[in-house]
Amino acid sequence: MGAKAAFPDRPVVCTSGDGSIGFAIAEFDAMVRNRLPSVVVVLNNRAWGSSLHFQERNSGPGRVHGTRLAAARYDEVAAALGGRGVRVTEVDAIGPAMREALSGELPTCINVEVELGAAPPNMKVFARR
Ligand SMILES: Cc1ncc(C[n+]2csc(CCOP(=O)(O)OP(=O)(O)O)c2C)c(N)n1
Ligand SMILES: [Mg+2]
Repeated sequence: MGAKAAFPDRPVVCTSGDGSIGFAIAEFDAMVRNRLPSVVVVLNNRAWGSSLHFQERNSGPGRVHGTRLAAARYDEVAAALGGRGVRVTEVDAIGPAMREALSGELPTCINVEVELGAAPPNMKVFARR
């Protein structure tokens, strides 16, 4: 929001996980009221993925606890707060969704369904075995 307020004529994109956006999705209300049309891309893997992968590596695959999320419609939450929402399930749809969001007048949530399997290589640093 600060970036868009400081540079209203420049594109502002925030990338977030689905877990992280759960803490902050209500800020769409503030973006709508203050006319700050930033674009929020949610990488929706239906989990606190980094926490889940940590549990899998350190405790075992059957010992994952409290880190899965529902396939929530963060795009619909953004729309309910007065912004725009787009759900993307195919990679080819990301480009057009971004172009439309960046040219629009409303803050937009692009809710992208992604796989949960991929874990960053630096997770190995935490591995006990
Ligand atoms: C305010 C806050 N609470 C908890 C954490 C601990 N934490 C680090 S990563 C993570 C999971 C994030 O999940 P998500 O945003 O869905 O990203 P993913 O790893 O799935 O890509 C959590 C809970 C944190 N960094 N900050
Ligand atoms: Mg996630």
